[in-house]
Amino acid sequence: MTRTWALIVLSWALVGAPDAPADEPRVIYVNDDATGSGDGTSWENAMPSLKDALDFAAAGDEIWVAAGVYKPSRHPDNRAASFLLISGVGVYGGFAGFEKDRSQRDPALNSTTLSGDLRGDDGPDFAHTGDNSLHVVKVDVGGAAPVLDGFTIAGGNASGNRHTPAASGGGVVIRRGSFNLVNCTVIDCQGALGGGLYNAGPGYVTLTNCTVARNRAHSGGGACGPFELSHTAFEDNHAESRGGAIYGSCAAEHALFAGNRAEKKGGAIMGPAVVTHSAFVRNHAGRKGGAAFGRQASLSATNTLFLGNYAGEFGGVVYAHGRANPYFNHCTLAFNATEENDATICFTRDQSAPRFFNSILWRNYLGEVEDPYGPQFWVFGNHDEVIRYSCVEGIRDVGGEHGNIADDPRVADLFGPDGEGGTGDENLRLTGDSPCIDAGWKDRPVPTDETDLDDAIRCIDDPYVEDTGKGRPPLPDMGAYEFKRK
Ligand SMILES: [Ca+2]
Ligand SMILES: [Ca+2]
Ligand SMILES: [Ca+2]
Ligand SMILES: [Ca+2]
Repeated sequence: MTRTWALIVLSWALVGAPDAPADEPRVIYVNDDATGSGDGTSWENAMPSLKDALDFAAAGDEIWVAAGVYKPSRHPDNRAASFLLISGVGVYGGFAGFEKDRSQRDPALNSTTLSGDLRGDDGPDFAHTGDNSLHVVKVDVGGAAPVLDGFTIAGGNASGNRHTPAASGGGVVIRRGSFNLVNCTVIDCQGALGGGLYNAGPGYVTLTNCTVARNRAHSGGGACGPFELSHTAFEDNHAESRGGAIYGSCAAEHALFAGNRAEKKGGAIMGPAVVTHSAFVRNHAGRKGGAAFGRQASLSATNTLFLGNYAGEFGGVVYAHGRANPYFNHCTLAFNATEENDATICFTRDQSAPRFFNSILWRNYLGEVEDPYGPQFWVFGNHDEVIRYSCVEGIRDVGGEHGNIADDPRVADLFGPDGEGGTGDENLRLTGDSPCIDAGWKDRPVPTDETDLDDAIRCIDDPYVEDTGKGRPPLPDMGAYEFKRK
C-alpha cells in the first residue's frame, strides 16, 4: 500500500461509517440472489457480483459471500477474466445471507462456488471445458496477503500456450505475492503446470483445511510451486508426467495424499517435501517414486503413514538421487510395492541413501518372497541405508547396538475388513503385545515430537512392557502411532 492510500484508509476509518466501529473491518456483502439497492452495505442491499465487490474493496475490508455460483465474467467468451484478489482483503464464502457474525457461516451447508464454467455446460471427465476460464482466481499483489476462505473453486482450465503463464493454475494462479487459502475445495481444474493451483513464487502460499481433488495437469496435477499445507488433503489428482499431487516443494503437517497419480515420476510429490503427521495412501507413479521423487532434496517424513503406494518401476515410496537422503522418523510403511518387487520402498543413487529411525516397515512386496528384506531397497554407490531402532521385515541387523527388530509388529488390523493389504481400510496402530512398544530411541536423531499421528502424547511408558529402546523413560514406540493401554 502506498503512503497516500494508507492515509486515505486511515482517515476513512477515523471518520467512520456510523454503524461500523473503527476497529472492525468494513464488510461488503455479496449475494447473487439479492434484489435491494446493490450497494453492498447489508445482506438486503448485497452486491449481486463478487467481481464488482472486488473492484470496490480496499485493504482492510472483508467481503462476505452468500451461497451460489459465481463466475469471473458475465460474458461466456471472456476466458481471460479472473477473480483478482486484493491485498489485505479477506473474501469469505459459506453464508446463507442473514449472518451478523462471520462465525455463524457454514461453508459445508451453504456451498459457495467460484466457477470457471462460463457457459455452465461442463460434463464428466472434463467434457466441454475448452471454453472455460483460464484461471478462476488470480493473485498478483504485493503487501498483505489476500485471504480466500470458504469456497469451492472449480472448472478452471489454463489451456493457454504452454510457454506462457496462461498455461498454469486453472483454479488459482499466484503470479506474485503471498496468499492464504482456507476452508476451500479446488476441484476439476486443469492446466499444463499445476491444474488446481500454481504459485510462481517466492511468495508464501498456505493452504489450511483445504481439499485439492480431481485436478489434472501435464505436471503438478493438483498444484505446482512452493506451498505450506496444514490439515489439507490432495486426492485423486492426475499428472501426465510428474507430481500427481504437487510439482515443487512443500512443507506439510496433517496432510493427506491419497489416490494421486503421475504417469512418470512422483505419484504424489515431485520435489523436496518436509512432512509431519500425515498420510500417503495409494498414490501411484507409472515409473518412479510412488509417493515422492526427489533430486538433490527429497522427502523428509515424521509421524507419517505410507500405505499402498506403488511405482511401475522403482521406489514404491520414494526415488531419490543427487545427494538426496530420504528421511523417515516415526513412520509406518506397509504394502508399498513395485511391479517387479524392485525397491518397493526406496531407490537411491548418486550419493544418496535413505535413513530410517523409530519406524515400522512391513509387508512391502507383492506376492510371496524368499527374503522379505531384499525387495525393499536399492542403494547405489558407496552408500548404505541407515536403519536404527526400527522394525523391519527380514532385516538381519537385529538384537545389536542399532536397536532393530524383525519381529511381527502386531498391528491392530493388518489387512482391514476387506482382507486385502494396502487398500486403505487397515489399522496399523499397535496392539498390547507389539514388540514395537517402548522400543524407540528417544530424542534421536532429533528431539522426539510431542505427539504421534493421532495427535496423542508420544512418549508414554507402558508398565507391562520392558523398555527395549534407548534414552530416558518414558520411551517412544516405533512407528507412527504410540500405544496407549486402555
Ligand atoms: Ca464449459
Ligand atoms: Ca484392506
Ligand atoms: Ca512408549
Ligand atoms: Ca515400559
